[in-house]
Amino acid sequence: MTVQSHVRNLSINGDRLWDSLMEMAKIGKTAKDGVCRLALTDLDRESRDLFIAWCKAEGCSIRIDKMGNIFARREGKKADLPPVVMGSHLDSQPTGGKYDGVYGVLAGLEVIRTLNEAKYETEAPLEVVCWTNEEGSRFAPAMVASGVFAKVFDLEYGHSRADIDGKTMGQELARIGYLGDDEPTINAHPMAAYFEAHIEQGPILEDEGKDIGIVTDAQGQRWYEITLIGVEAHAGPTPMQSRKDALLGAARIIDIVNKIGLKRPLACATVGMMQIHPNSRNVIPGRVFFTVDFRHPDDAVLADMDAELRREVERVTSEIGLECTLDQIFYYAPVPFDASCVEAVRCGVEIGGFSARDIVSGAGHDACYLAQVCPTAMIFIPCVDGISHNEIEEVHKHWSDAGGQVLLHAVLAKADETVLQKSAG
Ligand code: HGY
Ligand code: MN
Ligand code: MN
Repeated sequence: MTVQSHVRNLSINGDRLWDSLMEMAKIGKTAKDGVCRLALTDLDRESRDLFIAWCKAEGCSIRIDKMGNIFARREGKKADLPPVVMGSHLDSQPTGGKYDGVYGVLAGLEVIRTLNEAKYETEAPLEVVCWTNEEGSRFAPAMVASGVFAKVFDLEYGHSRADIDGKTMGQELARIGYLGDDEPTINAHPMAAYFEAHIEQGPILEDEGKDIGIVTDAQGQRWYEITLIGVEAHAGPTPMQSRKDALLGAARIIDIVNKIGLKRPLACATVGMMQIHPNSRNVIPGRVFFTVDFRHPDDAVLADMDAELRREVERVTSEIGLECTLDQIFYYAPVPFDASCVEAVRCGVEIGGFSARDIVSGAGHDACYLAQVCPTAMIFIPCVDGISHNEIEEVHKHWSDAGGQVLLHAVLAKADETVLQKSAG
């Protein structure tokens, strides 16, 4: 793929991108130098306000939809063309890092800043999007707002997601002033393509000494909520044989979940959240709530993991004499990304001369839903020791520079197809 020299020579300002990352990281900064910016909290609002201020300073127009998704738009020569969109999320895990999600949003802003500086006008408009509640930590499941946008969930479902205190996303969007007017669907907001730059959140790229991951696919996920009901009783006089101990059931199932993952190559299986009632040291737990997170790149294996979990939960709960509810609250099949967008990412890698390898995303991303409704691809950069969803999450600046550069040229390859056609002529 050949590209005209004036395009080839465009270069992002890596220092400016890094400074913006460090500035944004001050919002919700934790004692261990990570971030805690849960979706739709005041800190999330603060990060959104800062992102919008930066976009307005670049002359972007701002639109906010009914799920609080923020779209910052840079006009192109042909306003009637659907935009090429970049983005990710600003909300974090409770003990999150400075780069998860934020990197994709601010790398997109850096592309806008670079094109403004170069006075380069693209054929198609460009947009940078910040999706609401990608993490699914405060409000389950993950990627709710991009899910509504991709019509996987309806608006009522999205607004009714409630946190542990019963506050809903609809209420919290209104409270922080981000309950927008626009319809939050692809129909109301067509896109030519979507690119998401993100940290890998795993060890592969760093271990192999690669600067860039060309993300060809993302593995599928299934999330469950399980509640076990036993009988609360006194820890002293209650004989072991007569107990209906909900926490014993949970303990056995946690071990089974781990084994379901271990025995299948490439599978991931995690119990990440648990609530014990009454959670008193001398009362046999009567009720336990916990979550299960399954992932695999092959949908058939994911289905097999599901079947084994249901069988085993049935066996354990009948052995102990527990009642049980098991709800699958989230599922999407493994995602193949769009070949032409992946090719555009390869174009960016080739122009920049970066070391790269194809990779399948282990994590879920808003791109996984966008891929269902528009041509989509992702760009990974490494993170130190592959650690993420942890306050020590770290990135080397040259990785950040590389990812921004690849995003710039991938987006231009889609927003300015004429550039490629002319040069190819
Ligand atoms: O769970 C995930 O993969 C993403 O961080 N929401
Ligand atoms: Mn993320
Ligand atoms: Mn995350």
